Amino acid sequence: MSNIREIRNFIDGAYVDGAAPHFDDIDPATGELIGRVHAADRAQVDMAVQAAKRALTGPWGSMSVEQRSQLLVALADGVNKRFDEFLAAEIADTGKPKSLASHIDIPRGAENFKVFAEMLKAYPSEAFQQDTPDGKGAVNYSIRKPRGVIGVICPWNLPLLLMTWKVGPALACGNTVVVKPSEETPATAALLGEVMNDVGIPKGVYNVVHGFGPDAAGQFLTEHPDVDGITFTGETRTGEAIMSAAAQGVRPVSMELGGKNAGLIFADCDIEKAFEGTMRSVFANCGQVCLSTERLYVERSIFDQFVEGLADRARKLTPGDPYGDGTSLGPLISREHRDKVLSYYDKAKSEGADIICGGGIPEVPDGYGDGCWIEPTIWTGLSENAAPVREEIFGPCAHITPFDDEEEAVAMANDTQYGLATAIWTENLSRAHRVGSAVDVGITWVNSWFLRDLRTPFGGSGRSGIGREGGQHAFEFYSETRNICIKL
Ligand code: NAD
Ligand code: 6OD
Repeated sequence: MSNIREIRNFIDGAYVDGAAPHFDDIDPATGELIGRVHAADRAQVDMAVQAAKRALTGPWGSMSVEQRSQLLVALADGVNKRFDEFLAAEIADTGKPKSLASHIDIPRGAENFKVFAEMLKAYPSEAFQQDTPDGKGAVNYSIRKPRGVIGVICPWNLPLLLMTWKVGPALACGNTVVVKPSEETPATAALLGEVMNDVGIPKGVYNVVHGFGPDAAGQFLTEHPDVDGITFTGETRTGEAIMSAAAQGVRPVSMELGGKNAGLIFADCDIEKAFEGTMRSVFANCGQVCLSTERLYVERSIFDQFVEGLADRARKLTPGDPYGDGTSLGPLISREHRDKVLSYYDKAKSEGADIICGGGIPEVPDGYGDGCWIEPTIWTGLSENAAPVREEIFGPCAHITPFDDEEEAVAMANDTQYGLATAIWTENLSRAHRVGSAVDVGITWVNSWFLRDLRTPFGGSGRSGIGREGGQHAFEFYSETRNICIKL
């Protein structure tokens, strides 16, 4: 029992035992119990919100932009100083390969503080000189105020990265936060509390409450009347529930939701680059990335070559020890999620898909048999109306359909209620721009995937979300612009 971690709530600068029943933290790579999570009850969520509310008017509220910016840089440095601890905590919660977590999750988790610290100092305000009938005129200028207490509800797929992606700009704008990490991945949000204290973030500015969503910490937080804004990343259906909660009190929401993203591979692409990028876009993080491509459309003249080439590469993905040099595929997050993904593998089979590779549970090294492993899977031959082609699966799988011309490719890519991301593979710049403008998504990558300049707008169209975060777009959500009009 000595290796079992106790993961506590972080409220008003201190770690607090949970008043609701504890729940288990499981390592999805091994299926082993690794932690006991202290869940917050409604009263503790209220304590966290009240601490955040008090902190708005304490030393945090009177800090200069320069001081806040320095603290955010210190936070990034603080995460980087404890890189290995964050890495170990994230790997234990998710089972993802070290090669991925050490290049993406933890560095980006830290960078999210730094980029908004820098942008904060350069953020302009607007001013207008106005004519008035008396000829003396008026001056209008805008000022920005923090929104207040922000509820931050997070998913499990990139836990630290997606949490600091919101906490970074929220703190930069002078808000305070109450974070509800996913029940699957509570560890790094809790660990970040230590860094907050170490670098001198005033108590109450950053709070963490653990627990589930409905009738638990998530819902208690989003329903709390003193939460002034809610930022959410997760499933579209959960987003709907959170929007209903936010309607009480007319609180603003930022919604980063699901996707069923398309990859369009044209015959004029650099095929090696297309293979490399598509392998990442389908299989990175075991397909558990909102931006993953689960629908591939390939120009007919290279269809067979592409399907076989991708399948050859997918068969070589190696599950196992997250710290192993040869490991290139992690597990799914939980047994429950694996059952969901396997149900789509079954549906694809029963609907008559050609299973080019995968379709089941792989052999794994000794010691990992109870983990949530699943085979990378590629299908062809399904109708565009089949459930595995229409619904978000969130697993290491994709269906590949041929197309004959650009118009048909765009029409198939757009035939979805989601609108998060597209990846286009072509060496023709005019086509890249034409197709990039025609697909109804928040982000289009041309000859790349998951490349992010954090100053750019990020978000989805349709059922993939509401609003944009990133750069100044995040500042627009996390602050309120007010106008002052001075009659001269
Ligand atoms: P989820 O919606 O199941 O859970 C996300 C969070 O919401 C968890 O912390 C959960 O406890 C909480 N929650 C659930 N019900 C709630 C309720 N009624 N009230 C308040 N909180 C509630 O999502 P997930 O399974 O953790 O993540 C996977 C999903 O997230 C996928 O659909 C994926 O596409 C999406 N996602 C989107 C983005 C994006 O940027 N658009 C990024 C990552 C993940
Ligand atoms: O890179 C990002 O900033 C971001 N928000 C990525 C989202 C990934 C979804 O799983």
